[in-house]
Amino acid sequence: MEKISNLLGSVYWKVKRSRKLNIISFAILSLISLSFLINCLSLAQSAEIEIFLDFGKEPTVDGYIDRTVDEWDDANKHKIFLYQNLSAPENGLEIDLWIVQHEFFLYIAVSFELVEHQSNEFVGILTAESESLDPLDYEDAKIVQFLNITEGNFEYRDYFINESKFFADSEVHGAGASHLEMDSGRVVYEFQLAIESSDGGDEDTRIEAGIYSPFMIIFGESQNYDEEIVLMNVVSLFVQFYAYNPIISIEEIIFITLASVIFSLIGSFYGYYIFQIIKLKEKIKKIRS
Ligand SMILES: [Ca+2]
Ligand SMILES: [Ca+2]
Repeated sequence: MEKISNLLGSVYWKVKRSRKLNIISFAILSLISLSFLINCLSLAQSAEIEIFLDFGKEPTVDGYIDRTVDEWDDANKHKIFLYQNLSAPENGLEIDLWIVQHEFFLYIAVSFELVEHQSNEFVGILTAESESLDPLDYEDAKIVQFLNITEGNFEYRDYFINESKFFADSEVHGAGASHLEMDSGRVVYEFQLAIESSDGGDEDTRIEAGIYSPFMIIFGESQNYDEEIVLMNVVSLFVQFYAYNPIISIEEIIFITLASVIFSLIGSFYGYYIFQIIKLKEKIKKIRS
């Protein structure tokens, strides 16, 4: 009887211990799952996209996408969303973002459809050395600002940001243009930015090749950039080094080859002529002596 009681006791404690272990395992698994979920959420909230750029044909910065010449066919094409708050991104505006490098320039096209466009709509590209989710932390701003969108009046503007305020550059660098297709409600913004250029001094960001750099795309409907940037998102672009590689035509190759042969022949002839003069001088010396 005592043996049976001991056995039952041992079984009871084993079951109790295994329950404890199960509870601990469950708690650990829950914690791991929760931390994974938090990680996923924070990744989703950063809304950042990394794009490795490539070279292609040079687009014309005029606000029109010319499909007859496949203007943007070489571009890296993405669909991204612009959000009101990048820390809590929701209900974004979907945009087409096309980017291509040509020689020492970066070309960016932003296009999207809206049912209603405001007269003072703008799109800007902000750059800085370090990334931030706040547009006022950036250093340089290239903006295409509509003055009257239905009449197609716009200005390309170059700004710098200092202590969370926008200031117009003393000299404008880069280029930008835009056009609204009234029937479809689709607007196209095109930009050209110089790579590895220090022309803008402290009023521009020098866009470095060979590294990822943050580019913030901003959208608004007024001319007050300090307070009324409505939508935004950040993309991280890997800009490529441009190596100048001159193309030599067949005619130029033939000309260079012929010139080399002719100059070699003339050189050999003069060498032989000088050699003969030296020999002749030695003969004369011998005869005189
Ligand atoms: Ca164009
Ligand atoms: Ca600037």
